[in-house]
Amino acid sequence: MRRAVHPAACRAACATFVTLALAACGGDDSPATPETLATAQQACSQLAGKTIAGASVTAATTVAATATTPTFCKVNATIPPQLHLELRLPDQWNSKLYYEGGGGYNGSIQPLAGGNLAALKFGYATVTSDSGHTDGGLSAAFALNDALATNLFGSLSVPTVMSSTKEMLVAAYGKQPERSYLEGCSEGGREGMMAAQRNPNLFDGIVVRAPAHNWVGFMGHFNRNQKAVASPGGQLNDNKIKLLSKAVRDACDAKDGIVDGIVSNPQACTFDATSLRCAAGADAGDTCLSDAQLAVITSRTSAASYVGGTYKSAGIPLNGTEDDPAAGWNFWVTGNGNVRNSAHYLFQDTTVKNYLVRDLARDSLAYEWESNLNALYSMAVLNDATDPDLRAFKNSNAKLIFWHGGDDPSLSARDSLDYYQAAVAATGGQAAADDFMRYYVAPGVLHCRGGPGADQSDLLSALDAWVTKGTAPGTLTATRLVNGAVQGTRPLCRYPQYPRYTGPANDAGAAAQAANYTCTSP
Ligand SMILES: [Ca+2]
Repeated sequence: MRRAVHPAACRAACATFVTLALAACGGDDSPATPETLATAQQACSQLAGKTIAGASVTAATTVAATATTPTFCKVNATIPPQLHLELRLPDQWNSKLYYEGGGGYNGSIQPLAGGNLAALKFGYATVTSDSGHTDGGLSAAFALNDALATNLFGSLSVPTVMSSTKEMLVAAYGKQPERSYLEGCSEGGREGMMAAQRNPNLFDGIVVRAPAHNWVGFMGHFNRNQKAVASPGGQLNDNKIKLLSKAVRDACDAKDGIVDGIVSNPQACTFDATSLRCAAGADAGDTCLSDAQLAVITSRTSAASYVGGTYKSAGIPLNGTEDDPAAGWNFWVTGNGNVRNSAHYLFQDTTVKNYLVRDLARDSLAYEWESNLNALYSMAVLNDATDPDLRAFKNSNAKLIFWHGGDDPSLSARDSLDYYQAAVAATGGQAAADDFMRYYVAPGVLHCRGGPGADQSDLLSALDAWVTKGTAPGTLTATRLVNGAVQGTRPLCRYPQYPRYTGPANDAGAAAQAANYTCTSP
């Protein structure tokens, strides 16, 4: 068992001499040199087999560098009974911690990729968890009868993992992180918002991408939309989805100065889907949409509101990328012709069965969303991160960057905008909000990534510059990668601006360069 050393005393000692501090903190072998922090291998040796701040280290392995990944110490630990985390410790720690949020209903450790890999390469220690249960990300089975897992998923896993992680860093490197950031998309974005609202001192900065913060409203909207798809004649086949997407692009693509398959100025897009209505409303083939199919579009694009507006979903606009083969409507909405294979069906289905009716035999498409208000209240208390009052977060000098793909077919960018605007109002107005919060939309980008738009932006570095140097982010840069190769760049504009093409006409090379776009107000 480790000697008990008061963490504050430990930190004070560590501030002076890393080597001495490692001994004082209970590390009893492999001290680092006085001038430098521990290597990955040394960090591993400090953690192997130990239990630190409630986290039992089950494995600590030095992973050699590859062509795409740096050398790091991979630490797996369990906070009993069932919260699993993975800490990745670089060879040359930059003294900062990066927490990567989860996805869907969590249930697994995020792989070394994307944002957390980029952070590790920058020298961050990174951490990710399964949030307290083991399962696929489309399953809420944990919520049926595991109250601990349900609370961990809802709001407690992030602060719990952070408590242990900070002390593990003390054991590994001799000090706590100087800065801690969280970045996450979708469910991970919700985790970031939850932390900003309920644990405003936990992070120095948070990057929230395409967040699932209004769990009750969003799931209710999915339920309504998928009922419309399941209604007689409601399905849309590939040709009809292509018909719809092309009509949106024909109407709206050029309104940003360039026909490039991206509707970058959606506020100028006034496309009306009823222009595609089949004569008399009955299905007359692939060149038109029936009334039942138009009802799917109306359900998705219009707002949903439950319990007198307590729970909301803003409506998911048409963008001209509904026909994206990988992550468009076939994935989220139609399920390639079987609504019960669609991602939105699966999310609301596992939610209804495990949270709301607690009956795995119920047909979620026969469930009336407001039939059990207590069930909605309970789920909202657990999972909703909709409180717009971020004054405590602001007053802790923390910074928040919101980002949303403009063409997200799963969670609407309008919902992020609604929250952002509510937070501006609740936190002292625009000037006060500008001191700590930004909102960006990436046109042509689907849910978290993908689509024809530029979906890669290094928001972590923008956040870090804001936190450590006071450099507030303005226009940023977005990159489009195809198979790892840069295909083009765009400015990432602060809302409400959008990137308007101002370069030469009919010049593909110019169109791929951010310098040929100007962030413009609609
Ligand atoms: Ca365009």
